[in-house]
Amino acid sequence: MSQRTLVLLKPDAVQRGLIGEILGRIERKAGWTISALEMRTLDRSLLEQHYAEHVGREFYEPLVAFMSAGPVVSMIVEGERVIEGVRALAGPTDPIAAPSGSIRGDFGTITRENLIHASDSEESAEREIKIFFPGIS
Ligand code: 3AN
Repeated sequence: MSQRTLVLLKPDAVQRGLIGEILGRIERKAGWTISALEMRTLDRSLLEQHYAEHVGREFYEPLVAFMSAGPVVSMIVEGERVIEGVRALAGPTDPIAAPSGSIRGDFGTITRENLIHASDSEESAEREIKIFFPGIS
């Protein structure tokens, strides 16, 4: 089943020089393609839309501060079961619990600074793609 998903390489990934490493893992999966790619610094209003489900949680304000602290790479990735697939490449939210071989397991230690975001369902993917790439339907 071909799908599309919204992937963000977070400010920690960019700042640590891990764009190529992470992008390469995604790009090397058979049949997946990167159909849109942009680097930019996110503002609060965009992050409020993106993280609407987390507004009010204790980690929300530090999350917004972290996510707006430097540029991120945003992209749309398309291909076979790509929603489940990128999340499998990323590993679970807590990098210490993430298995080695996963992006978070290999490079992360702190839950907030967990390198990558990937949409968690088809519904989230469509919602998030509209936020980050409003010109692409
Ligand atoms: P995931 O990115 O694994 O889908 P979400 O959507 O639950 O995780 O959380 C969004 C982001 O919020 C995470 N990527 C992480 O940066 C941050 N976050 C989530 N839970 C926590 C937490 N308990 N403490 C600090 N930051 C958190």
